Amino acid sequence: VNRTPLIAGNWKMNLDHLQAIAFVQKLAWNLADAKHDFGAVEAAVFPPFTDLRSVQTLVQADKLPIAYGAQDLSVHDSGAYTGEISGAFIAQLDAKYVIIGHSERRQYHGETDEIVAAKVQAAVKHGLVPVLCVGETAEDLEQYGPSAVPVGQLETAIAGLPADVDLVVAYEPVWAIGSGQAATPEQAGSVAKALRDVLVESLGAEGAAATRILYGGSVKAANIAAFMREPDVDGALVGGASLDIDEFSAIIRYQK
Ligand code: G2H
Repeated sequence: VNRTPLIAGNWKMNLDHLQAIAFVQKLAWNLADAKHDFGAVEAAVFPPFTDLRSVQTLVQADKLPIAYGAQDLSVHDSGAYTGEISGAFIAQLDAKYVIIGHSERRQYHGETDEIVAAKVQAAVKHGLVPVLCVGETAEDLEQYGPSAVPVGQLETAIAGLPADVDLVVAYEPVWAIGSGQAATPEQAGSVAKALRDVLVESLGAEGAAATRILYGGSVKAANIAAFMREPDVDGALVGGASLDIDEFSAIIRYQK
């Protein structure tokens, strides 16, 4: 199966408006300079909401082959929900993706599997591709083993989606996030395989084969190639290393 690898930079709450502009310009320059084959690897950035408009302007003005998306969205379309951002607004900025259910949202903002599922529905409704994050904590790992929790999270989040849904799944073990301690490629590959099996059950063989599964958690230039060698790992969701322009460029240009 040929799935275009996706290298996604989750900026989290970093890079203000001016820094975002400088970053995207430099990224485009770095990749062009390296004769990067954009057809072979898709690069995406996930800036804070307040940077999305500037990123859109830059990407569209210079036709940069860089995709972008938001880090979250509301379950609602519009209304009296102070501080919330509708998927409709994000889609109007021509964003392609939206991260949903990142462990930091689950941990610090009380997002349950049910809220995550509602957000997936909202994203699909507005034509955004969910980058659905699943992953276990260190305690989960000890109690339930390596794939039970992410498998359960995925099952709940994608229930009722059509078989041809455009979806990306990101496996991010919580114990590996920002810790410098990445999962081993074998660990990531085996959970990715378990997630692929869930996709087969929910979406059928074709939908599952078309869905990209990313690994996230302390990905850097030095370890990306090993993750990409795993047959069920189709890219990476990169946090800390996505803020360093040279490191992120090197991750995108990984060699298999
Ligand atoms: C996991 C990841 C990006 P980092 O949160 O989503 O962050 O690469 O810093 O571990």
